[in-house]
Amino acid sequence: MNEIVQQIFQGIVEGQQDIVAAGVDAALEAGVPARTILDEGMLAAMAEVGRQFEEGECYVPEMMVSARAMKTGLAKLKPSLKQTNVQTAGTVAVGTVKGDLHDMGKNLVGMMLEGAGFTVKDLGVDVSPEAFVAAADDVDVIGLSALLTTTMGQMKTTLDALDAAGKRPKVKVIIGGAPVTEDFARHIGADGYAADASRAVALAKSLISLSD
Ligand code: B1M
Repeated sequence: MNEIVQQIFQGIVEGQQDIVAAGVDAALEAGVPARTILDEGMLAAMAEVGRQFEEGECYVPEMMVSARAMKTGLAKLKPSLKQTNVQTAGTVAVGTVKGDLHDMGKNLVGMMLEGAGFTVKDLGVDVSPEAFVAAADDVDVIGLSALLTTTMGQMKTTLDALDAAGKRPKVKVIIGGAPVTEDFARHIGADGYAADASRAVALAKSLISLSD
């Protein structure tokens, strides 16, 4: 691994936001591609934090400082993940489902969609089915994120609420997040599942072009 990328990785694991911010600046200046910084430095570090949490080597407060360091790095990286002068491809509302406070995957999906030319409405975290229903009239796609096995059920609840409000025919619903699978998406009747932010962009594009 590139030395600066290694520093970013370590900075996130140890929750040192200053090191992460300086590392991202230095890596970009040295010509390291934004995707390498994201994949090998930042996402790999959060996976390591998750492993440490699972194995009892760190606890929620440590996870929070790592998350803060990751956010600082993501904010620095955002302009480089976006392309410029891309035409608007459609409008997507993204949100983390009710009961779930994890927002980095959702933020990344939003950033990549913006980079690909979509207009993104970020509904935030702990978003109720009713709030997704309220957003449905103004968007082409709704993106639901869930990181907890206990909140995945909210995806089905949200789809049911959209259905009950008569919004399902007009809006495509895509889902993702660490515990979510293709099978689960099919089972609850979502229009698609994406394993990561890049695939979410490809999926949103294909669903919009299909409905044209
Ligand atoms: Co939490 N947490 N957490 N946590 N946390 C996990 C998810 C966990 C797997 C850790 C572990 O045990 N290994 C575990 C869930 C277990 C489970 O249910 N299976 C867990 C737990 C248990 C909890 C608490 C219950 C802990 C507690 O309080 N006892 C609690 C719940 C709070 C709540 O939400 N109600 C909790 C709290 C927290 C913090 C607040 C401390 C913090 C979140 C801070 C924040 O988001 N602002 C946190 C963190 C940081 C994590 C880990 C370590 C990292 C998550 C992350 O941000 N990853 C996580 C372990 C892990 O995932 N390895 C863990 C980076 C992010 C970019 O990846 O979100 O997966 P991710 O997004 C990916 C893909 O999933 C996908 O694209 C992204 C990559 O390109 N994707 C989509 C995501 N959304 C998508 C939507 C799409 C398409 C793709 O379409 C719309």
